[in-house]
Amino acid sequence: MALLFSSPVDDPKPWVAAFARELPDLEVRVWPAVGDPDDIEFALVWKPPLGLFPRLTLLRAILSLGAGVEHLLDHPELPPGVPIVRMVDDSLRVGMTEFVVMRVLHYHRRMPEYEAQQRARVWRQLPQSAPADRKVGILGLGVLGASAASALAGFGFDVSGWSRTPKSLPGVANHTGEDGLFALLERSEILVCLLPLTRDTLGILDSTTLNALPRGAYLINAARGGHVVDNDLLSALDAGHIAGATLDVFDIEPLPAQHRYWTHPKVMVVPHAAAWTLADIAINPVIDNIRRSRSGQPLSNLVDRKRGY
Ligand code: NDP
Ligand code: OXD
Repeated sequence: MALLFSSPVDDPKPWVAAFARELPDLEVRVWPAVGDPDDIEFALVWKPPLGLFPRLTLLRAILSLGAGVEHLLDHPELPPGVPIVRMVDDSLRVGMTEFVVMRVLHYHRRMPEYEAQQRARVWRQLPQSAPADRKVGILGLGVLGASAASALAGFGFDVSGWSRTPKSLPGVANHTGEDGLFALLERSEILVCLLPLTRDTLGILDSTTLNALPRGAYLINAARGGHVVDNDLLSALDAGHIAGATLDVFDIEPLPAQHRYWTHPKVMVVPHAAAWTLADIAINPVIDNIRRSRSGQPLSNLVDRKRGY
């Protein structure tokens, strides 16, 4: 029996080596070398191409190489009824936490203003607040949002998070529902988006929500480009309502060369690199689920197709 690996961005070599080391009885094939499609029990994929799923009629599970699964749920050939597992692993969790902490500290410690001063050769010390006086809001308190929120709370920031269901995280205030969203926005001097992209969260960062933030707030979007209405963010930046944005994800990736984000002085563009799925670490939850599937145990980190994440 075999696993089929397919990704336009992930190098298959470390995965093939990790499977050979950890689960030598599993044959790993790399798309498009499918061989006999009836051998394929598992598909480990990121943005699978058209033509892949229809050939795999005996799949036991689809394993996502990423935490976000809209690349599967929006796939026109997604087979119904096959369980989908999203990526939950320490490489993504730690990488995302580092990224969020790095950018929150950058804004909290007024680095954009010091960079502007340096360009003008200005030597001026700006007043600095303590982390306890800096209000940070996190949209999404799942695996990644909760980890980032807890790390920021550990620095002493005043952290609030928004989730669909109530959460109890030490040092992190929790909001739910639409009222809760606006309560969080109104206080967030730095807003971090770590939501999944679903029909409920598509375009959530539009002129209404961005204008609910305090004037001079910063935005860090490391979730999906579809969460942001680009023209609304650009207007809020140009009007000075939003002081700056770190954008790791975009509606169209790679970000088209003519897009205004590339040259906007208040925007930092990162090429979808906030967190990486590292094969040597992520192999553990993948193998655990393969073993579970083979022994008839329930899989972990299953996607709820109706909920969309
Ligand atoms: P999880 O599924 O663990 O967490 C999602 C969180 O969002 C949960 O807290 C969930 O609430 C909340 N949520 C979902 N829908 C709503 C809603 N309608 N209203 C309020 N809260 C909502 O996901 P992860 O933390 O693992 O990942 C989050 C996203 O990060 C991924 O979907 C992906 O898009 C992005 N990502 C980006 C990467 C990058 O490199 N830029 C890397 C990895 C992921 P509840 O807990 O109540 O269900
Ligand atoms: C993911 C991603 O969803 O890399 O894991 O964006």
